[in-house]
Amino acid sequence: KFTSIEERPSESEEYPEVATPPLPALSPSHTESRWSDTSYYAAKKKLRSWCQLPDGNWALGKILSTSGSESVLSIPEGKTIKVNSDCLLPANPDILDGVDDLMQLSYLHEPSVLYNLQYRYNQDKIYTKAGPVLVAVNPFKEVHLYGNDYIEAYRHKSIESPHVYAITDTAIREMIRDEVNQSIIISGESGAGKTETAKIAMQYLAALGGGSGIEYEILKTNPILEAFGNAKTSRNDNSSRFGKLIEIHFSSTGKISGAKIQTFLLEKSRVVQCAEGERSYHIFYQLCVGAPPALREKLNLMNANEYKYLKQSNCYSIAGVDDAERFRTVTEALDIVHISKEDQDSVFAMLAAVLWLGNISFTVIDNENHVEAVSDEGLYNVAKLIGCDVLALKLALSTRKMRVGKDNIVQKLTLSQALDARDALAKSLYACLFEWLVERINVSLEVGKRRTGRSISILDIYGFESFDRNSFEQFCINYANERLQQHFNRHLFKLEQEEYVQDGIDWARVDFEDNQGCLNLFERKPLGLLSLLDEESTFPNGSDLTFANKLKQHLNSNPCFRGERDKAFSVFHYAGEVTYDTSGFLEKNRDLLHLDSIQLLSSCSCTLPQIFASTMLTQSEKPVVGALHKSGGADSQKLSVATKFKSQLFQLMQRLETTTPHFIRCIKPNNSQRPGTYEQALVLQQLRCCGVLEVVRISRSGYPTRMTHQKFARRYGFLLLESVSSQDPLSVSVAILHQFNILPDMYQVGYTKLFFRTGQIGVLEDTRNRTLHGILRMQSCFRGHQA
Ligand code: AD9
Ligand code: MG
Repeated sequence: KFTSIEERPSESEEYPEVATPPLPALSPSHTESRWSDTSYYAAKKKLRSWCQLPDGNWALGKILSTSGSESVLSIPEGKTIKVNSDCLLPANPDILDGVDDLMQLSYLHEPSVLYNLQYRYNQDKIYTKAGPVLVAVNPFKEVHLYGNDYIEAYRHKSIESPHVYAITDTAIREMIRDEVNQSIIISGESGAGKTETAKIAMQYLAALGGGSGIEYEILKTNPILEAFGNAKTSRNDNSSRFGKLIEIHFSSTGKISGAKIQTFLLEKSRVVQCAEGERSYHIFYQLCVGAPPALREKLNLMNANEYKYLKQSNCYSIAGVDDAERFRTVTEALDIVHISKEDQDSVFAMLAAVLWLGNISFTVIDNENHVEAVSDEGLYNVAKLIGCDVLALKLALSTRKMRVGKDNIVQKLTLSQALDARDALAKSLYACLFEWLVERINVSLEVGKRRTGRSISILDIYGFESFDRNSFEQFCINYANERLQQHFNRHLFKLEQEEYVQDGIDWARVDFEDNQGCLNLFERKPLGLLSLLDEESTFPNGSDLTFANKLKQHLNSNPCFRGERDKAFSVFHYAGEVTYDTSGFLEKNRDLLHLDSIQLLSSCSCTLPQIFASTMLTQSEKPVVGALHKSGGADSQKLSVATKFKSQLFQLMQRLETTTPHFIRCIKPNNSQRPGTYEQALVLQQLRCCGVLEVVRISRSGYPTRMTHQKFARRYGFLLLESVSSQDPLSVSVAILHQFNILPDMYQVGYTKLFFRTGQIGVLEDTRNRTLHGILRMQSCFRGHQA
C-alpha cells in the first residue's frame, strides 16, 4: 500500500524537502519503460518553460510540441505561441515557486529570478535572499512587517523569512560570536529604498537598547540629516543627496554605547540650482512654512516662492508631506541631540542667509560690463544674518583682490563672475553648515568616548545613476558605486570559495567578471580619469573642452572608455554604459571659493561663519588645485573635489575591509513610486546593474545547489533501481549519481554535502516528480480496481 504524497515547500531547509514515500517495489521492466521515453525532447514536452515574448517580457508556458528548432507553447490567457527553441529557458518545478532564497532555484536565470521575486512581491514578501545577499523590493506602501512584535520574533528566531531584521540580527550575532566589526552595505538605484532600509536596520539595533537614551538619540539623527541632506528629485520625493556611514558602537555587554556618522560629498550645486519640478533641500521649505513668528521676524523670513533659489524649479510642496510639521520634528530632534536653542537659531540664520544671497542682484557700473551688488534687501539681510559689514559684503561679491608682482590690485567682476562668486558663497555656507551639524551630532553621540567594544556600520550611499544627461555629480556617484561593487564581488566570491574549501571539495578558482578595469580607468596615474581631471583643473587655460580632448587623446584605447562627440565621453561601468557631458566638470572639481569670501566670513561677528572660514582655510593647506591663481597667490588653494572624494572612498573601503559585510540590494519595481506595480524590464535592469545577476553568475559557475548526504539519499533513494550494499547516505548518494549519469564535473562530493552545478538537481527533481505522479496514478488505479 502506498502512503499519500504531500508536497510542501519548506521555509527553512536549504532545499525544499518533500515527504518521500517508502521505497516502492517497482518492477525493473516497468521502470525501464519509463526511463526510455525520457529522451531530451520528450522530457521537455509538457514541461514548464520560460519563453521570451516579442515585448521582451518573459512568460511562463508549457511546451505542447517540439519539432526541429521550433516549439509550440501554451502561455497564460489561453494563448499558444510558436517560438524558436533557443528562446526557451527551463522553468523551475512549481514546488520552488516563491522560494525565499534564490539559491534554492534549480535554474538560476533571469526569468526565474524575476518570477520568484514577483511571486513574493505580490504577497507583500518584499524580502528575498540571493544567497548571502538580501534583496528588498520597494513596496511603495505600508507593509506590515515592522515594529516591536516583529523585532522580538526575529530576535528569538521564531520567524525565519528573509528580512532586514534578520540580516541585522545576524550581524549582531556575528559581531558577538567572532568579535569582528560588522557592516551592512545597502545599495540600489535612486528611490529603491536604501534610506528606508537603513532606518529599519537602525530600528532593530536601537531596540537592543543602550541606556541614557543613546539609542533614541541615534534614531533622531535621521530626521535631521534627511531635512538637511535630502531633497525631492524627479526619481524620489526624499532623495538622499549625500552618502552616509553610521557606525554604531556596542559595549562589551552588547548594549549600544554610542555612534559616529560620516558623510560623503553632499550635492551642493542643488542649493543654487535645481531642475524644474525638483526641490532644494527640505529644510529650506520647512523653515519657510514652519518657523514660529518670532524666528520669522528675526530672520526677515519670506515665503519660499519669494526666494530666487527656491523659485526657479517651481515646486514648493510634496504630496502628503507637511513641511511645517516636519520643521517641528527637526527642531525636537535637534534638542535631543543636544544642539542648544542658541545654536539652532544660528543654523536657521545661516539657512536664511543662503536664501537671501540668492536674491542679491547686480548692476552694471561701467562700459566694460563690470558689476556691483545692488544695495537692496538681499544684501542687507545677508550682512545682518552672518554678522558682517554691508560694504564688506558688497565688495566681496563685486571684486577680487589679486597680487600681481609686488602690487595688490583689485579686479572688478563681470556679471557672470559675480554670480559665480555669490553662488559659490551660498554653496560653501550650506556645505559647511551641513558638515558642522554632522560634527555636532557626533559629539553628542560619542558618549564617554570610550570605544572599547565592537561596532556595526550601516552604509547608505547614493546608487548608480544614469540619466539622459550626466554630469560631474553622476561621475562621482558612479565611481563610488564602482568601488563598492568591487568590494561586493570580491567578498561574495571569497565567501563562496571558503565554503568549498571547508567541505574539502576539489575547487579551482573561478574567474568572474570583475570591474578592476573600470576602476583603473578612473584611478590610474597619471593617465586615468581622475588624474587627468585634476591636471586639467590646475591649468590656467584648462576648459571642459580641453579636458574632454585630453581624455580622448590618452584613453581611447581603453576598453572601458569611449570618446564621444563634442565635450562628452562614455564609460562602460559594471552596471552599463554612461555618457558624461564634461560641461562644468572643471569648475565643480576646482570648487573654488575666493579668498575674498573666506576673509569676509572670518570677519563676521557670528560664530558659525567664523568657524566655516577657519575650516576652509585649513582645508586649503595642500595646493593641488588652484594653480590658476598661484601667480596671484591671493586665492584659496585646496584639494580638488574628485581627489578628496577618492581619498574618502579609500578610507571607507579600508574601514569596510576590516568588517564582516552584509549586503542588501534594494530594487525599485516601477518608476512612478506606485504600489503593486512590478515592471519586469525595470527590475531586470536593476538586477543586472546592482549586481544580483552577478552573484547569480558567480554561483552558477560554482556549485550553487548543495544538500547534505543524508537529505540527498532520503530524497532520491527511492529512485534507485538496484539496491545498494551499504545503506550509508554517502553510498546511496553516489549510487544515485551514477544511475542518473550525472557527469563528474557537474557535482562534487564534500565531507558533509554534495555540491551541484546549476540545473543538475532540476533533472533529478523532474524524474522524481514524474515517478511520484506515476505512483499516484497507479495508486488511484489500484483504488479504482478495489472499488
Ligand atoms: V536615493 O538614492 O536616496 O534617491 P533611496 O534612499 O534608495 O533613494 P528611499 O529609501 O528614500 O530610497 O525610498 C523611497 C521611498 O520608497 C520612500 O520614501 C518610501 O515611500 C518608499 N519605501 C522604501 N522602502 C519602503 C518600505 N520598506 N516600506 C514602505 C518604502 N515604503
Ligand atoms: Mg536615500
